[in-house]
Amino acid sequence: MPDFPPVPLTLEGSSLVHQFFRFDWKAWRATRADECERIAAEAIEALKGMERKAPGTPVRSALYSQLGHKGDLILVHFRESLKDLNQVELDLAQTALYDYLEPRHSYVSVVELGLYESTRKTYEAAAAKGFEPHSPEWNAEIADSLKRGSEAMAPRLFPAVPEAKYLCFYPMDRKRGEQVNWYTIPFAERQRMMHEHGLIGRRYGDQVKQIISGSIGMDDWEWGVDLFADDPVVFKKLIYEMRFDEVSAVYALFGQFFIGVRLPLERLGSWLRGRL
Ligand code: 76R
Repeated sequence: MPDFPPVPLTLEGSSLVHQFFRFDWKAWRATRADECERIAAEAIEALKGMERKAPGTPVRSALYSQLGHKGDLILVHFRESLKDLNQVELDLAQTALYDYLEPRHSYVSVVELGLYESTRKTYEAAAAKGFEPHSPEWNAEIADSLKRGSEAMAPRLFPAVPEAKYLCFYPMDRKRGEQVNWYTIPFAERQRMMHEHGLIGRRYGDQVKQIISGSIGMDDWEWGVDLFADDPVVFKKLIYEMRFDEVSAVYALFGQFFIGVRLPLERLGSWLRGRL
């Protein structure tokens, strides 16, 4: 095996921001009923504009009613760029409802498909042609391979927000500790572990939709994990089973978990009156 860079090739897609808000129920209850109605109608209108680019196109922003004390509402936005996401944040801030929303947390990342399986083949093909790693010919060969990969994977790189009833989101790292360090493990070993990870995941494929986003250089953890399912117990079962898998058991560190129930926009008025 010729030497090749230790970093797996990745494909990047949509830019994501997750927003977590506490809702100021006290201020809301102190607001006149007609004013509440006006504010709700304006917010629904604004959120509808964010939800889809045009009627009939895929959902790119979704609202969730959050469980637990960490917040009350979650907004997930999928866009083409960080600039577009920033514009969404600014648009939301212009609504009167925003005065009742207190940002509690957020997470910025980019949809990422890790190519552990094909990286080796791509590098080997470049080496077989006699290209030196990082030479212009090598770079062109890799760029070409990534371009073909992106085209083939477009639906997974630029997904719609899945229509499931529940969302589970959490950030995670691969360990860089004194005892074990993912980033010093040889590529082939990591590839083997990621393969086993994928095998477990695939068994849950019909019950849960997973979107992995990379956030190195963008937010405080290395990846964001979004899981979408109609039965929230599936989150527990999948994540529990993965805990016993080498790559999670030995190398995974997790941040806070966030869980919400999908709130269709036409139900927001009802939610603001205290009914899901
Ligand atoms: O994307 C793919 O389907 C290819 C295989 C695959 C990759 C590359 C895959 C499959 N994952 C990949 C990458 Mn995953 N995943 C997690 C978690 O709770 C835990 O222990 C970990 C959190 C879950 C629940 C999960 C589910 N995955 C990654 C990465 C990037 C790491 C890297 O590149 O080093 C992370 C951090 C991560 C974490 N994964 C799957 C799933 C599921 C359900 C699948 C199968 C999807 C399917 O085939 O439908």
